Amino acid sequence: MDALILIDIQNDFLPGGALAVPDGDQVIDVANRVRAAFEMIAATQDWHPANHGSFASNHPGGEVGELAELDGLPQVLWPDHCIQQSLGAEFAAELDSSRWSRVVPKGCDVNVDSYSGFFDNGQRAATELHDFLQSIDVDAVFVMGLATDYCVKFTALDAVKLGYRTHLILDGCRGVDLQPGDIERAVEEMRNAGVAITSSSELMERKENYR
Ligand code: VGL
Ligand code: ZN
Repeated sequence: MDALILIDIQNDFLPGGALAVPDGDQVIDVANRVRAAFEMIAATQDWHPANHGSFASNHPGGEVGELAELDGLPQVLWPDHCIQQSLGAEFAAELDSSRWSRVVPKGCDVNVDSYSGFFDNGQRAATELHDFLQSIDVDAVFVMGLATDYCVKFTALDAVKLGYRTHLILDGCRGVDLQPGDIERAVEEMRNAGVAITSSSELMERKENYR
């Protein structure tokens, strides 16, 4: 069975949000369009406590965008974002969440960030995503959302490692591009790891042929 995995389509990652991804709002229409092709839809939700160690505000003298360390791991320092219960952490209002089977929170542990929807950045703790997909016999995943060069990338790479046939819906993703070229390099890295790069129109055509 195929599953659609929507990554972090939350207010703080949209234009005007705390960690705005350029044109991040443009993935909403894509998500709402492709959902018709899936019986199984899961969505990840960046869900940080206010004292999370990925926030520059929790590192004395730390600046946004700087590379620091968190519990022994390299950590990019971010603005405060997706704080649990805040409006910024909520899914985009226009995003159609009916028929979602599961919402997977991540980044809840103060001492480690979690870009991937499957594991924290130290690969120490798993979220509930893999167990859930296993329990409903998912063997192929289609990943899209925010941000291409962080949470989308690490989710897709973990999906490949876990043995899923993994597809990236490229027009359903937008990236941060902290360093110009990060998005392009992220797509290349996914492709090289075995992620199949597709588009929403290609996906919808293919699904149409199955019917
Ligand atoms: C993300 C940076 C920090 C993402 C989450 O969703 O890609 N990026 N937290
Ligand atoms: Zn985050």
